[in-house]
Amino acid sequence: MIKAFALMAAGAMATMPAMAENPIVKGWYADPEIRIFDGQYWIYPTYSDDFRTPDRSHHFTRSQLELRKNKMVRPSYGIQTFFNAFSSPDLVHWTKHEHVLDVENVAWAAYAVWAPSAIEQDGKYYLFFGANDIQKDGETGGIGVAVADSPGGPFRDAIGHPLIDAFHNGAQPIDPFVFRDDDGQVYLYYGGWNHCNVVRLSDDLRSVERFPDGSTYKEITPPGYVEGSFVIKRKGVYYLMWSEGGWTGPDYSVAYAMGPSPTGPFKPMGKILAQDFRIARGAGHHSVVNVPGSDDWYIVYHRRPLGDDKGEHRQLAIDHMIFNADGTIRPVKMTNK
Ligand code: FUB
Repeated sequence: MIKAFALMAAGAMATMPAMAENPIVKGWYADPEIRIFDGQYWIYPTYSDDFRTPDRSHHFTRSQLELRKNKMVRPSYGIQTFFNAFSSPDLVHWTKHEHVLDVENVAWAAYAVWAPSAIEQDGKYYLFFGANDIQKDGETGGIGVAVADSPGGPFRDAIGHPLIDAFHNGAQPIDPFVFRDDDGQVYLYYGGWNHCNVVRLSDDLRSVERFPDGSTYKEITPPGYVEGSFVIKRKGVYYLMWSEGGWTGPDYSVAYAMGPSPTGPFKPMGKILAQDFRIARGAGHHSVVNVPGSDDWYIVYHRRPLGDDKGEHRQLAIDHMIFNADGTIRPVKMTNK
């Protein structure tokens, strides 16, 4: 049975009845971040095809081939060298925008561009992303920032070096998420390897500033946190959400906490999205969107099709996310259609 989403296009006056199917776009993608820019929904995901897919060799640059030959990186990282994006007026019909960011436009990045996060500021569009793999000693990498004149790019490196290029509080500098509070202050949440940090960004979004208490990297890691932090504010409450469990395993899932400020303290509230093995597995690294002018919320996430064990094979899905009257969130019902 097809599940109908009756959604209002952002900025439009009429309600648009429509059908949605999961996966929502063709191809292998992960870590989707959904945003609303210029009256359109936009999704920025990680490109997540499997490196064993035939005819991929022509995508490798010489430096990437050298990296692979020297076994410095996971083979799949060699094809994760760009981001495609998707735009939609209604959360149902999606248009693909190819290579909105490419490592060609980020001098310090060679491979493994991950988990982008987008925001508009003063008429420009900024894309934060992880690149390279700084688990290796001495390797340049971390969270970068690129800028463009439109949400569809092309995004180009904004500062010439990673914004965050080292571990702080144990947090691997990946999985950025940018959040603007009601007072205009922009915060960057990030962190892999079971640690979550939040930093304050400068007005031009190109540097990290200190908090009023003098600290820079505030650790806000909730219990069970693995990666993929995401924040919304609804009715004065801040919701910190994240992925937990192993990213390929049966326990991958999304949980949340509630708090009174962008830095917490956050009270863990339980899972939002867990596995439904009748539908898919590996569901996690999500984002959330509020349909403008309503209290309708949708969760966008990646998951793995049943019966496909290729490591990077992940697909994008969208499902309804419903708040209870007390502000808590009901467990999401994962659907195919
Ligand atoms: O897509 C690469 C990694 O997989 C992300 O950094 C994690 O959050 C996980 O989704």
